[in-house]
Amino acid sequence: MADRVPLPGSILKKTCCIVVFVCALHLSVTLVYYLSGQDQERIIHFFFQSHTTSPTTTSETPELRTPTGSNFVMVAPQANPVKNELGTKANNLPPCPETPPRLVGPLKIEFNQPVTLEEVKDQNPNVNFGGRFTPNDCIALQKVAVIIPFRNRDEHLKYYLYYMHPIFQRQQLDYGIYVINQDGEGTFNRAKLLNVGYMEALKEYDYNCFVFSDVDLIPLDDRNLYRCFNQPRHLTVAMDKFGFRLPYTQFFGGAASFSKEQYDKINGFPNQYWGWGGEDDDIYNRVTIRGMEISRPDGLLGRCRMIRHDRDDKNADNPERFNRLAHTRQTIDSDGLNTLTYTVIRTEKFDLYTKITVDVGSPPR
Ligand code: UD2
Ligand code: MN
Repeated sequence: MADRVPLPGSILKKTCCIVVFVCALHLSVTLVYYLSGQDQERIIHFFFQSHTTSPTTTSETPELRTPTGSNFVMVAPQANPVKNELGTKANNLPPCPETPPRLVGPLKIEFNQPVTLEEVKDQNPNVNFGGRFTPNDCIALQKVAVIIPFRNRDEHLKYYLYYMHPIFQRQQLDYGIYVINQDGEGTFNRAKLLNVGYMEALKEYDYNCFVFSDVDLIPLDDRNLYRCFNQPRHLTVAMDKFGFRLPYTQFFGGAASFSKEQYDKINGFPNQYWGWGGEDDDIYNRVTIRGMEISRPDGLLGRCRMIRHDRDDKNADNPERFNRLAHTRQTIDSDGLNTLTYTVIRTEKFDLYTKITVDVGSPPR
């Protein structure tokens, strides 16, 4: 077959097509760059505006106004796929409102119907593996690690997850639930487990707020926000077991929240309270010694229920507690986060929580 010489007309046509294609490509690349530049500008402008207009914090206002406060982190350094996904989504989202819009107020809390983890999972489809959640329509104001001291309380944990996952989601928290399980049969050490939870949660994500809660305590009102305030916050101020009032003014037991700065300021919690009692009062002392005050919701919002239970084995009254409590000022710097030692035995990720089993050692003889 003989080669055909292309006609000058068709060469012109082809050249035109190529030129048009190159122009279109150039135009669309420029457009993409332009739009992403606009976005960045809009975000910068938005943050600048919110920063300058954010109200002064009071004891009743959350301290960590992520991302509208001065100590916000725009998007955390992303380390795993879940966070990556959230990170890219976050660029186009507004910050969550100060008052979460889907709160319902007073809650009916009962512990007579057994619950299963399957039903809790089904009812909370937006909770991610490991018990992590981030609002999908706004950027959460705070990144909250919920730390639970634990051993042999699986029935209580089911109720906790059943009631608390929906509450935390309605409160629009970027949160994760960490169950810190004391390994072995030694004397229980609640405060040390809480220190471990703080350290381990921070290895996973840049949490800036820590809620430390007993496994058996559920708030009776979701307007009691489980996040951080400009002072350490006592969250469970009116328990059913104390006739819905504070048993004494300095009482700090149950559930409390600390920003990272507040927690670091008190050198964390004491590691040397073995057995039941005293560690909560020591934490209260630490807060006041470091010049902070306790923030609390009012007695109505702060109502909560505790699942009735007997005292566990290996958690008898700590006879040393009164003596220790008289010396918080001497021990605050020599017993706490800076002297914490422990061994993680295993970390297990479940659908609704992360369980960290830890050897916390035993009381000195
Ligand atoms: C009170 C305080 C609690 C703490 C404690 C003294 C209330 C509601 N709470 O709790 O914050 O100050 O006194 O230490 O007043 N746990 C286990 N397994 C065990 C033992 C304890 O998981 O074998 C965990 C669990 O999360 C429990 C928490 O430790 O909720 C506190 O222990 P508790 O419930 O036996 O003590 P309680 O109710 O007197
Ligand atoms: Mn209890």
